Amino acid sequence: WREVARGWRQVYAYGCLFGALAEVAAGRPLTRAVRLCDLGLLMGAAVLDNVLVRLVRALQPHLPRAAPRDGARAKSARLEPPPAVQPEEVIPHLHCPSLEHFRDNYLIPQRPVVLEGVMDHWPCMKKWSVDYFCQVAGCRTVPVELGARYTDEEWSQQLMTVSDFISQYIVHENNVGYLAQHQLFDQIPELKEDISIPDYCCLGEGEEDDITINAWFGPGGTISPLHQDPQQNFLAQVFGRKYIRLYSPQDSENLYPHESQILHNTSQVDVEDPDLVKFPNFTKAAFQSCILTPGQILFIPVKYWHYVRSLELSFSVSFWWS
Ligand SMILES: O=C(O)CCC(=O)C(=O)O
Repeated sequence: WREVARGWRQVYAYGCLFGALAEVAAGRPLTRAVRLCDLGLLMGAAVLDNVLVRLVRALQPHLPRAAPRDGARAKSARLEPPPAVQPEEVIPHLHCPSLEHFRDNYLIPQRPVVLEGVMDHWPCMKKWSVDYFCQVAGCRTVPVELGARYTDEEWSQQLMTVSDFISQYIVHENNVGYLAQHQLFDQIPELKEDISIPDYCCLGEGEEDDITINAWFGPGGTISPLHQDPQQNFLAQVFGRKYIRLYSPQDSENLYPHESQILHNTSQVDVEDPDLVKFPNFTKAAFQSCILTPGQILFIPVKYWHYVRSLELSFSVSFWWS
């Protein structure tokens, strides 16, 4: 998909636009038009000043709103408790440090830190719940990762509506499904009003528009294998808790990155159950860890290796910035 020229993706977006307009003109259920708009948004490229976002916004008020789930709560399967976090490995926690303090003590030396008090006022902290997503985004099509971890052979991705994702993978937890690393806030700008870009991002060199904001929504038990990314990251926890381990990029050779080009940023080691015969130097790598709880933001410096396991139903928002 990344190799498809922008021109072809624009052609695809036009096709979705005309298809959606034809559905509306024919008086067919609006959910079909919304699905076509979403396919254009997910796989096409913006055309006519992002007309697909504007078309969905116009259709949305006329769609049937999903009924609240009537108190139905996600049932968590029995999950492994997190390992105890030893005092010497704890990531430091700070309450609303000044920009200068954060820059001099964490950004410049590239040290991880958990920031508290920074997102307390974001509307998502009070508004977001499974019911809320059903109502606001139930009929929207999103990509869902299926399988315990993206390094597994049987792992795949599927497009489905938020309602179907919630009923199959959150309420019933048939298998592991994870709405992961998706730019949901570009697709549904209404949700973006519930979050803020952390002020600390202004210490970077890029413009605000260059910040990539991803949603990570899933049941307990999702695992993001140990990997590194090419940008600084603020991982903000809205609800649920996540067990997180970090390793410095200086330890890369003890972490056995995959040799293939596509997985070269991912370690072959299963962090919580390492095969020390195959990966003996893994024990030489020092790590830091934390349990990220709602309202906390973890600063993950660029190229820092991170492993993430959700301990229960969880929603996180990541901000990748340079
Ligand atoms: O929360 C997760 O599962 C992974 C988050 C992550 O890898 C990231 O923000 O870069």
